[in-house]
Amino acid sequence: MTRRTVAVAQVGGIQPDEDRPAVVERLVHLLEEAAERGAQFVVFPEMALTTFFPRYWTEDTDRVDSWFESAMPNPAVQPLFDRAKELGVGFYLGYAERTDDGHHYNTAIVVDSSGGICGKYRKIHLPGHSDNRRDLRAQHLEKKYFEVGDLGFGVFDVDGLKVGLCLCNDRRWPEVYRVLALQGADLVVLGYNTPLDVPGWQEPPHMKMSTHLLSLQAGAYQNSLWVAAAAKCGVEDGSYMIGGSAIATPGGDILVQALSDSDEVVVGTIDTDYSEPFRRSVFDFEAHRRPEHYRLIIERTGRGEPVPAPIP
Ligand code: CDT
Repeated sequence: MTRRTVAVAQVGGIQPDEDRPAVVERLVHLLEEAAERGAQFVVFPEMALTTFFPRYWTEDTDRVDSWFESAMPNPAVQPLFDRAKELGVGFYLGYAERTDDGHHYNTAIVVDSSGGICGKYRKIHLPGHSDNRRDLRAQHLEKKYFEVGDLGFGVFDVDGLKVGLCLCNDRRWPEVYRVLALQGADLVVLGYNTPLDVPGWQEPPHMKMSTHLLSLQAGAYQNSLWVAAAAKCGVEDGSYMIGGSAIATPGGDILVQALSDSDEVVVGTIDTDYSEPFRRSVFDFEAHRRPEHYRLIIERTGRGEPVPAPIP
């Protein structure tokens, strides 16, 4: 049995003129509240150090550079690493990464309770577009600013717990959870920025929340694992993003959920034993999965014609 008290640290809007030290101070406050309430691991959002800049089109390279971290930790973020180590709390943090050789990724790391980075993920499902839709007030330019991640979907040992990493839009894709579950993940953690207005997305506004929760709950249930998801939310530079930070159980229930659209800590205790009955019955992978019949999943990307099936 592994029990962990986990916090999702929801972060309200970060305005474009808010500098790193101010943002990191907010994150440290959330971390301290989480630790005070017993959390041993804290999940922060995607791009937790900046405003959700893919809403802006710019060709100003200095402006773009200002959104990316070229080292992690770096002097601005060090106070978060220091405080977490003092408190003996691990964390997950999303940020925009620029590598030494000039690559740009939407990245998340996990840090264990001794303050060391013990896992890294670079976002694979990049939503949105790369062209300039100048008529829109808020664009979604993840495909312009980031490359597709090159690290795969990894599961890391974080203080004795197997933690799988992903980011935001990944949570909507069932393959992500399954690939993490097949590596024994007990907990999947993710941060997200989900704007209400997304270019090309047609669903009514209320479905932004229901599809978010549905994705967490389905991923958790179908893979017998816990899912903890932290939003950056509320209004950023006039653009609203949903809250709904939550922890989903291996039974597909919501254990805890944020109530506000601003800085808020929600805490829940996860227990790997709770996953076991699911793993030993309906989702006993070894006994019931039939990968030989799932070949299309890796052979095809888009929808195609039915594959001729025998009718004996
Ligand atoms: N950040 C991110 O991936 N957001 C998407 C919404 C926008 S898709 C154009 C999400 O899935 O929440």
